[in-house]
Amino acid sequence: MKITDAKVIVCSPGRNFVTLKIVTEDGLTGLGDATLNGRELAVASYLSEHIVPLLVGRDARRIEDTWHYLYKGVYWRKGAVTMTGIAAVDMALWDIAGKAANKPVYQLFGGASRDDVLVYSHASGATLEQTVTAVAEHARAGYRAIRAQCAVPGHQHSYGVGKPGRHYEPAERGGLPLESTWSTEPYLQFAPVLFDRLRREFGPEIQLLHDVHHRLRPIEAARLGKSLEPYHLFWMEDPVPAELQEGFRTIRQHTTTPIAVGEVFDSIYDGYHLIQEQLIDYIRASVVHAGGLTHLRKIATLAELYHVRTGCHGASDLSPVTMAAALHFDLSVHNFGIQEHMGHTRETDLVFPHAYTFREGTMYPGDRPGLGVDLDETLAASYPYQRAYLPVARLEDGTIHSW
Ligand code: EZ4
Ligand code: CO
Repeated sequence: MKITDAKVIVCSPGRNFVTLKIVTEDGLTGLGDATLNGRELAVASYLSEHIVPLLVGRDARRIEDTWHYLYKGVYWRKGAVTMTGIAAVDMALWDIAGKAANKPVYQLFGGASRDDVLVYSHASGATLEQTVTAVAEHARAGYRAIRAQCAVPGHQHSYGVGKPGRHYEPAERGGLPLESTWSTEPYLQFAPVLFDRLRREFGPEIQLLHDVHHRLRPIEAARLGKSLEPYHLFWMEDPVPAELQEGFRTIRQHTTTPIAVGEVFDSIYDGYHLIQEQLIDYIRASVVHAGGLTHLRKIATLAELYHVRTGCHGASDLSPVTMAAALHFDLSVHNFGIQEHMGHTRETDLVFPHAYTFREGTMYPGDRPGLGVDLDETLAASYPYQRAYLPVARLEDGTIHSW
């Protein structure tokens, strides 16, 4: 089954998305997400200039071989741009494989390990009261697991906190990156106050999660984890930057608060110490940024050996194609933990009609052959690309902060 065409589609229905579409000689098409928030056109050009010419004429059924051809054949391995490009090809080929077999992709992965996929949503507020209201709204919408973020009192622009009445979007279009100020001590004092209130308000059953966005150093993260123990979080996410995997040992020695990390990982090589030394509880690598379904399934297999479960990144900058691919992965892997579900704007959902569904705090990928997502190219063309940047954090004295 030869690949006859591949093209890159860039659109911006509320935010930017890059999509690869592969066509075979049998007329089958496959979609792959190639969106790298804030650096979208780098991946679009990596694909169209360098990868597409390698795809035409290849056998679409040789998914594993194509992965290694693109990963090892390039000589320059890894990196977010390369791995996102490879992921897009990989997703599109699994989509085609499912359509060729007339089966949903999870059936090609050994079938379902569970009936549905537990997801968590995002609730945030500029004040404690607003955050309580947001959590209540998400609980009413059926979510059983909710990530709660609240602006630290006296601080503007806390990352991860949405603007009221607007679909939360971390990247800002137009202009240069927003610069916000980060102060560790007020944050460390406020976080337990927030979760104490949420537990008293919502009781012991609801699963609460929190994202630290790589803002702390190991001993600070250890203090945070300890201070949150009474509120038994589902996880504390990205407590420290993970370039230094050893940093997690300090956190682990001090706290039983479960740790999740990995949304910025591009491959297993960013996290294998964390997994093999059991320094984390959840690996958050995503289909789109960690080399596609082929590579993410290998990460999950290693994690399974070490009691580490999956918790895929699922923010709005991962397109509905990644969301669908993640749900096929989540339904099938044995050591699934939870799936992030931030949701997309209505414009985005219309550009990417999809088979996956939400019900009572869980999601299901649907049983359409392949991934179960389409792309309305005419509608997509009506939303041209607009440059957007993620914000940058500085300390009070102006130093660029790590996150
Ligand atoms: O900051 O997807 O857990 N979710 C997150 C996200 C990420 C964005 C970055 O593009 O941390 O909001
Ligand atoms: Co995160």
